[in-house]
Amino acid sequence: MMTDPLTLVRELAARHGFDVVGVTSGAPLTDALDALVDWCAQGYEGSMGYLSRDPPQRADPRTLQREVRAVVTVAVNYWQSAPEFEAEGRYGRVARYAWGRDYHDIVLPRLDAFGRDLRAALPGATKVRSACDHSPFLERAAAVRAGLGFFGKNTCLLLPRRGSWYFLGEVLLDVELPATAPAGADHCGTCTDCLGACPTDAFPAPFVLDANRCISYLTIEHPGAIPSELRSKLGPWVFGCDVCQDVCPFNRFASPAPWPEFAASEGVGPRLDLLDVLALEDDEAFARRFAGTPLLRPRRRGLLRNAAIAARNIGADAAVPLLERRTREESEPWVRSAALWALAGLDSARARQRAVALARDPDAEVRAEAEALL
Ligand code: B12
Ligand code: SF4
Ligand code: SF4
Repeated sequence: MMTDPLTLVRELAARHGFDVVGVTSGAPLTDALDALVDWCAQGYEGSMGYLSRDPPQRADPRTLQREVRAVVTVAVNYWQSAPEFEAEGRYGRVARYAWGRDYHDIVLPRLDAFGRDLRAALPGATKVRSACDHSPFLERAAAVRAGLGFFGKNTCLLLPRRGSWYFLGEVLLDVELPATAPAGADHCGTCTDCLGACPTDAFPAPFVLDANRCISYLTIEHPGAIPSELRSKLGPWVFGCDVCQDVCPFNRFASPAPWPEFAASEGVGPRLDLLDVLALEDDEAFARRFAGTPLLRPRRRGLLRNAAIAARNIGADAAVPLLERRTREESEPWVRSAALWALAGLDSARARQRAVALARDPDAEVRAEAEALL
């Protein structure tokens, strides 16, 4: 007797290490499209202009592959325990998703292999395409429609009895498959813990995130100065932020990630030595230090900016000489201004000395930063 297609999908998924899997049709994600259009109309995407370029395309799996009849979605656990974060006067905090190896490098090849096996096993399947994060596609909405979970008020996809420490990925196929049932709508009930806990008040409403205020966006995606009124609110976070997931009661169910590549020992781990980061002299040294990890994303200039801000926030007095050097030697204005801001909080006399020179900086924002100190 032939195995039914969903059992086959589940078996193959498990063979490739994907123990959470669902299926939805290749139809456009119409509800999510409305939410995306509203979101962009408010300017909540910040400088991630690619999100607002063509919303109907992001909601349509056919953007990724011309013929799509089924979208197989998977969720990959990346949680692991860690000692309570301690800054100890020199460490910044890293979001959990980035502790080990870069998930794009790990999940995509496995999805490709899973896709090839699906194509071989499903009669009529000829085209297959896998995606994880970078593709123009609303991955959370696809996962919701495939029944993997539901949107939390923090906008993360929450898996019932598992939580939200999961990456998402998809395999698109040109054969029809029976869809798995949606998990239903709002499961947060009256809880609002994430909304109140966000250090920067990045949620204008439940289920809506203003990326302009989100620490994850500011420290990873934003290529520019971090607005001065938000800098101290970043606290110790030097790369990403987990606060709205750490407080979520569904994450009590978290269990250790089975994939060894996400272990903290495989990458930078939960905290970064800020002095080490501030001492990285050039792009080559930066690329060597963070090869294979998600921390390459903001480039050296972004990570140095973040490290300077975190250094002031945690009171890293030992960073003063390095910060002073960064105000002097950096070519990127927003690294100079972040370093000056940090210096001002750690050693006001030295900051004023540097401000005298930086009041003549070629960049208007750096000049303004310096003049405010004089
Ligand atoms: C841009 C982006 C960001 C931006 C914007 C995040 C955001 N909330 O939109 C920034 C840089 C801030 C970010 C941060 C993070 N991200 Co990100 N990000 C993306 C990316 C590339 C696109 C997301 C997007 O389209 N946003 C636009 C909004 C409108 O879409 P949406 O989040 O899907 O929101 C939907 C809901 O709001 C829903 N909706 C609206 N109203 C309502 C009301 C109800 C009742 C319901 C049910 C639904 C609903 O409809 C919207 C449209 O689908 C995706 C990958 C991808 N291609 O999808 C990863 C992705 C969402 N990110 C991911 C991760 C891991 C993170 C971080 C946890 C990383 C970190 N620790 O720093 C944080 C989480 C912050 C947070 N609370 O969301 C994972 C999320 C996994 C999960 N379990 O949810 C994804 C899926 C990447 C992946 N492949 O694993 N991210
Ligand atoms: S990731 Fe951090 S800053 Fe962003 S919404 Fe969640 S708690 Fe707020
Ligand atoms: S903290 Fe509460 S409101 Fe926020 S996502 Fe979790 S259950 Fe929903």
